[in-house]
Amino acid sequence: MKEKILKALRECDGYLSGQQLCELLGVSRTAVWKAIHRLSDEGYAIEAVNKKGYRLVKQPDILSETEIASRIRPGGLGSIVRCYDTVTSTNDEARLLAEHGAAHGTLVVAQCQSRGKGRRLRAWDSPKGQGIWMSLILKPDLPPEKASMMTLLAAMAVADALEAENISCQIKWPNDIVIDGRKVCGILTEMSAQPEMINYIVVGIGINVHNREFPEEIAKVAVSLDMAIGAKNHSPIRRSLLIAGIMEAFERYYERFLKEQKLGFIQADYHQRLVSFNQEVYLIEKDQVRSGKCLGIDDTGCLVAVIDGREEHIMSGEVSVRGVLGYV
Ligand code: BTX
Repeated sequence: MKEKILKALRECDGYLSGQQLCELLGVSRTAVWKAIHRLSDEGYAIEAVNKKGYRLVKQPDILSETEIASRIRPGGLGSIVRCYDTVTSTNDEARLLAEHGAAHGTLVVAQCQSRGKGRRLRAWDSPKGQGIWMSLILKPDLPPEKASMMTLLAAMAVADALEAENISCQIKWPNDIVIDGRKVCGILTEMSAQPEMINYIVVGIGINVHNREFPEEIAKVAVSLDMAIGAKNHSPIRRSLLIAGIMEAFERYYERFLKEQKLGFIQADYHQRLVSFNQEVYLIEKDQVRSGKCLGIDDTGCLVAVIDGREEHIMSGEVSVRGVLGYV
């Protein structure tokens, strides 16, 4: 009920009377009053004026189940949401929930991760209240070898949502989003599967939002959205809105992918955003560094590069890609 009240207050221009809210929700005035109080306790500034009703005067950047669910279409991906204060990793928490039967589309969000992780168990810095640290549980009817393509769909969804906020960004294949050459988002897709079927996939997305500084070891490669929009006249980022935008975009890509089972339909847009498209790159595999020209991705999500005159299709997980001039 709290999320319905929140939505109604947000969507109405002025005041909503207690009576209007009772009728809208089919509950008593006392129930409305209690829900309004709980919303105030959660940090929303709700003005109550005699004979006029309630008005939402301030919406801080709150990440709560009520806030996120109020922004997502009922039944849509992420509409079932579990918010935590601190977890080791939202991917680990999502895996645990999935093992215990959590539904397809359940979203796990945390204020803070004590052991946020990237690929190959690298650490992902996830300070409290500074970012979006979230993991989406999917249970698709797909062969296991297609799971890694979720990373590319998620990257497109994050880029769409950032662009909807007027923030331009690029994709660094396969799992980073960068702004002006610095990493603002990382994606980690994990899976539990049997030889021919997926039990579940967890798509973990980390976005630096309000960070003003980073640990020394990543200070040169990382950026947050606040840092990126700092100088521009941009309205403050509301994380719940961004999450809802990502879920909506991801759902579109995901549904199409389930039908086509190939990535041909994103290729052109992906190439527009791909930071290394048509560029010389270094491909780093274990101790071996080779250079080549990046031609984009194929319809299975492999990176296509010409190396020593030969075209190679490189799977994510095998190599790291670096621009010849630095990180991107
Ligand atoms: P990755 O292996 O491509 O990148 C990890 C590397 O990125 C680190 O070694 C470090 O150099 C750098 N790094 C660490 N933290 C940050 C940061 N906050 N911003 C920019 N660069 C950083 C990328 O892996 C995938 C990361 C996924 C993170 C999400 S958060 C929600 C979910 N839960 C979880 O534990 N992981 C995912």
